[in-house]
Amino acid sequence: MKTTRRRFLQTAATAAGAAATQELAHGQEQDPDHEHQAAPSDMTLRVKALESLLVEKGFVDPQALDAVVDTYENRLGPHIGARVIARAWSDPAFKQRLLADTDAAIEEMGFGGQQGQRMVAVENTPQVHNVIVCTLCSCYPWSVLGLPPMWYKSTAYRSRTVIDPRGVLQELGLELPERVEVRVWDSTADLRYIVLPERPPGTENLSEEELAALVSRDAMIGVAKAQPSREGGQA
Ligand SMILES: [Co+2]
Repeated sequence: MKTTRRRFLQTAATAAGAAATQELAHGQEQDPDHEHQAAPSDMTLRVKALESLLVEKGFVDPQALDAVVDTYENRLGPHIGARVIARAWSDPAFKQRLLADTDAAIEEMGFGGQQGQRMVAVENTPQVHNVIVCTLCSCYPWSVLGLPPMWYKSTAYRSRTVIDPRGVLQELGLELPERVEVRVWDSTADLRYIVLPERPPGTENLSEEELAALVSRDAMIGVAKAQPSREGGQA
């Protein structure tokens, strides 16, 4: 099971990597006729150029830019979503609020609210399993999960999850009984989903903090279940 999962992720990552390498190679092409393509094809260069220009003109404070990068890279991440899920498991009233008005409930915990998109929590039950995808690009509940993993952005995941969700989940190591209905939620620029996984059995005595440790990023995307113990969890 683990091997298949790794293979799917590797294929997705390799495809993305190959595309990036190709683009890089194209940008570094030595043919003088194509010299004009070298700089503009390099997104990093363009961003750096824009940043220097904006700083030079006094339009932006470089420290403010660093803060934005730090937020995306370090501060926002699945640990936030995991705390929201753990609260929902521990507090039935909060869970109802989370399902009824996800944004308000997340804000109540002091998270989210960075941008205009609406968040919707979808609940897994013994009868229904939810999985999220963005078929068009890579829309993702970044305010609670941080940056999306490479495979989430892969063409394979984006196209196949809607056509054969059960098959994709199986390849990712999640085997669901036939009687379980699989629901796929297609994220958009203004509507992001987060999966509220089932609380694992045998966790009745755990604190909210201990529960949060059982909630992986993948469980909140819906490609895995929350693990009954920390050791069994996926990073
Ligand atoms: Co998108």
